[in-house]
Amino acid sequence: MGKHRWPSSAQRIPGPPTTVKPVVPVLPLSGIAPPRRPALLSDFPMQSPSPPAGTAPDERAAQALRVAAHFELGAPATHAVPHGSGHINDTFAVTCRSAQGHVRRYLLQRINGRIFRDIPALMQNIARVTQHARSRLPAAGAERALTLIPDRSGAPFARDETGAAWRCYDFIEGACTYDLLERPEQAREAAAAFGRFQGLLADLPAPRLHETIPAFHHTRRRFETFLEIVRRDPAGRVAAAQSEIAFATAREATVDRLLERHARGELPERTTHNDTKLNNVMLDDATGRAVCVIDLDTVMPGLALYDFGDLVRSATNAAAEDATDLTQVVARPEIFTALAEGYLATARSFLCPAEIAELAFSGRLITFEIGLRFLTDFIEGDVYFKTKRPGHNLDRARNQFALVRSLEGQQAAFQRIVDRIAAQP
Ligand code: ADP
Ligand code: GN1
Ligand code: MG
Repeated sequence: MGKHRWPSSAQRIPGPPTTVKPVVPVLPLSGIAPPRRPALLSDFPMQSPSPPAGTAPDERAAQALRVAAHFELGAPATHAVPHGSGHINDTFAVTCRSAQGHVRRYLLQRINGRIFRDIPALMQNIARVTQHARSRLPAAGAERALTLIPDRSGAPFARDETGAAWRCYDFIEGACTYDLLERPEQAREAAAAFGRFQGLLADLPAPRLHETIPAFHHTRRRFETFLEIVRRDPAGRVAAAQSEIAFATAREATVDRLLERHARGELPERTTHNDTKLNNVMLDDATGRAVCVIDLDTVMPGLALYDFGDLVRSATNAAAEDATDLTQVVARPEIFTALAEGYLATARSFLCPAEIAELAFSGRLITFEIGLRFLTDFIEGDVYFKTKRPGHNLDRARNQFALVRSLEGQQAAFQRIVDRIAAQP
């Protein structure tokens, strides 16, 4: 594939690369055709080998710069810096400068291969989802789909010499993500964007997407895994988490509710995002409007309620997800209201009454489920989520469980909020 040309409107240095309008390279993937074998970076001359895991940030950024050279970027990559605060992948912002001085950024990610075991299937999902979303989003609208940049062989990802898989997206400029909500309007926007996202995936052509992480939101299986890890106590940490273990164990009765309603045919399977935390949607810096739903690794079959539930978990919390002052951890009713209004504005047309009836409960359930996953990971020895300090996962679990308590205490009030909004014409 030849290099795509940059538009003449691309910005000239000096100046921040915030208003660059990207060209949309066409991926050589169509429908469900399996992707071509990604080029191994060892197919290309490399200046130096990949640094091992645990390498200093500068070294990792240097490696990102080397890997960037194998994607179809249109100009040499000159700069790479770690970017964002995701818990799963290694993410870098890569700057490219053309000979004419045009500047453009890309988002380069090393995909977490310990968590995502079938990367070709994962990337096939993402190629299908982004293509479909692009075809459904109004061309004139402000919202856009993520754009995958192929590697030089036309494949949707490349492997480095260690076997790690990397992918590249257009950088969404002039927008950013929020770990902690700043205004209720952001909640409304985020929820409306995820509702729209579910709606536009409703007619994704068959077949079903791959389950990139099997049983991802199967709360019963999450609970059984938790019990098993507690029983094995592989890192000797059970003693340090007694009260959290008791909190979780006491809530076993809640884990089956949505699964049972799904098994009875009352809650339909849909194509859902499954990781709808607030920092997985980009909001425009100037207008505050949702610009792009990102982090598509877990887009797969699921329940609509998983998405609404994770929005409640990540947006209503008045404190950060890992804040240790638990007196600050409360679910804010005005934010819950904004979420319900935003989500129902875009999803009401396809949701069934049983889904609407469980919206308030879903927040409590998913907050519990993610808290349980943080707790399980702490007990297992921090093998899944990235951590920045000892006890980080335990702090997160405590925080999420405090949020569960707050949601439990307001369950009736939140239910009334949903009922009121749903009753409006
Ligand atoms: P993770 O799975 O580790 O959470 P994400 O795909 O969510 O990784 O990316 C991490 C962060 O990088 C996001 O929260 C967002 O701030 C930023 N980001 C991701 N994709 C883009 C993009 N295409 N343009 C600009 N920023 C992005
Ligand atoms: C992870 O990838 P990221 O940081 O957006 C996790 C979610 C959790 C979330 C908790 C693939 O999301 O399931 O809810 O952390 N993603 C995966 O913050 O496990
Ligand atoms: Mg993310």
